[in-house]
Amino acid sequence: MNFALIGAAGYIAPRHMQAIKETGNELVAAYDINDSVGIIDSISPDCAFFTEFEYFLEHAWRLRRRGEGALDYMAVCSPNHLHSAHITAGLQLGCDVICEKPLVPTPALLDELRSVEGETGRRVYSIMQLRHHPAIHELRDKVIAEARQTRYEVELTYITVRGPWYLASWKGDPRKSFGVVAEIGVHFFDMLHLVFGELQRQVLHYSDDHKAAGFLEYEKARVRWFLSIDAEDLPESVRGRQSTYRSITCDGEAFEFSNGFDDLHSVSYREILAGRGFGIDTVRHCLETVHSLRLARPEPPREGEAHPRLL
Ligand code: AKG
Repeated sequence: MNFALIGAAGYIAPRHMQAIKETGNELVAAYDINDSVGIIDSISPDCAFFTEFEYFLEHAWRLRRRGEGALDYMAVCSPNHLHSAHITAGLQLGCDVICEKPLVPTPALLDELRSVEGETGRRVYSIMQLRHHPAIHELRDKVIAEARQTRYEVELTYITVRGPWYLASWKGDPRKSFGVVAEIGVHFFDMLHLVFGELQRQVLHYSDDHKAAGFLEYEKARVRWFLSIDAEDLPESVRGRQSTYRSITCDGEAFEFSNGFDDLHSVSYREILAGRGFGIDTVRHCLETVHSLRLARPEPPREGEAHPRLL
């Protein structure tokens, strides 16, 4: 099938290119305002490329009018604030759309996308690659098998180091990325809901450009969470050796998922193409969590609800 990619010069674009190739598809058109996209040659040397959205769109409509070579899928990895506009353009072009997380920043925009899906008969799928991580499957299976009546006590530490470029890029501008909780935290809010059921209470304890922390109460778990992109927050045991530390302890039992994250885009693509993608209804809950945390003011933690990093 024919794929187009919006945001082709971005941080995560090479994973999409790889996933398109590994699933046996072809990247035929790409767009980015930045022209540092030489990597396309190693994936798809004949791919059309545009630095102006209008020309990209004109090209895509032309392909569609011709019939032959029309786009089947639009992959979107533009800055977060542009996702809804780019998804809508893809759906209106008659494509199914694969978009980076967070799909959109508000539940109202999700409702709009649902309408556009209805109008066009096409679907949008979100990349939520943590859902495909084996450690998360193991944890979910344990919780299902134990079928406990009491809640688990969970501590989630999610450190994924990004250098100074992060804050200098659109990711550091909350009007464009919606902040680190939306950009990175969305992964574990989604995963926690998947494993522990409905979210019943949430409190924000701390938030700045590099980190955030809080408490979440799910049907089956009480979760103290800490998120950071600051290398200083890596535990001594891994500092200098690895740049990620993603760990969840569930009643003291540790599940580590620091590694194994890099190849999950291809898995995500395979699942979407096999009809098992995560659409609007699947990601609504974590986007609601992120949205209300963005509106929340940090509060002092109650007894037993603070992540140890905050104490
Ligand atoms: C991002 O940087 O956009 C990610 O989704 C990465 C999340 C992670 O490293 O855990």
